[in-house]
Amino acid sequence: MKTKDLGTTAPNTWCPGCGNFAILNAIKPVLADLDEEGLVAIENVVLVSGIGCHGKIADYVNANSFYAIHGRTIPVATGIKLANPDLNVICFAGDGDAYAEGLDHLIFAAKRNIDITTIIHDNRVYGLTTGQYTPTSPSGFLGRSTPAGLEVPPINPLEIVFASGGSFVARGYSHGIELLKDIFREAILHRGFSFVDVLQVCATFFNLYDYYNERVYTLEEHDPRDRDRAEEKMREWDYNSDGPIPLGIFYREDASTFGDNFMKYNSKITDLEGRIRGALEGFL
Ligand SMILES: Cc1ncc(C[n+]2csc(CCOP(=O)(O)OP(=O)(O)O)c2C)c(N)n1
Ligand SMILES: [Mg+2]
Repeated sequence: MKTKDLGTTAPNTWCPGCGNFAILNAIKPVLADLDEEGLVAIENVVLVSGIGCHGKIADYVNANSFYAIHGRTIPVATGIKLANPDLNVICFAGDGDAYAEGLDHLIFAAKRNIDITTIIHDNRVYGLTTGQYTPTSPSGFLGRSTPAGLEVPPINPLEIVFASGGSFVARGYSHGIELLKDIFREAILHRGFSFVDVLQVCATFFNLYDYYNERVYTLEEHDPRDRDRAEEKMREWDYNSDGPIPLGIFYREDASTFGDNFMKYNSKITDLEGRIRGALEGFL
């Protein structure tokens, strides 16, 4: 499998300069390599996307995919994974999709450590609906629904996922494709809930290229197993302050997944049923 085999003939309708191209151009070689290396067969990959500009990525990658509805990428991906644990399920969600309408699903997927990968195209704006604020838009954001400037501060999605129990927490940037590739590869190979917030610039409604270019740096000599240090690094930038903005894998932990726990629970229930049946038979 070569990267070019993962292209499709669907016309691409993203705006020139859109950060979604970087996500697309990072995920395709990663999937091709994982397939070539025998680590994840492409026929076992399922991409689940939300509704928004980001959602169109499903049209542009020649792999199994499912267009979910707005805010519901994660429950759809969870269902696919639980129904067929052999599949490798990757969600592509928007910041509106995953942090507004679908936030509860994100929290519970992290809490349960569902073995899926979630990549957020965090352009900090509702792109498809032409420029309204989202939960990660900064204070003062001037958009279609906030012409006088947004009065509420943003959330820090990394802290939310970390506090909820996410076992892989990372941040990438759409102007750094090599780092994105490294993070995506690790996220897909990670067993458990992998979360990647990608600062994906919306060139049309919220162009932050200059802002990010002046502030981003890649985490180095960072041990992602160190919880305290991971948290400290996640707090270094709150999506509102002036940076610096760390990128990379903040936190990674090996923990039992929802699938593992479900199997354990199932065998306990079977055992319990057997004992109840045995006891009842003694009475009859
Ligand atoms: C249930 C539901 N609510 C709202 C909408 C309208 N809607 C379509 S896309 C969108 C926002 C998309 O923003 P985001 O998830 O950030 O994706 P982006 O376009 O920025 O990639 C909204 C609110 C919808 N289609 N379905
Ligand atoms: Mg968005």
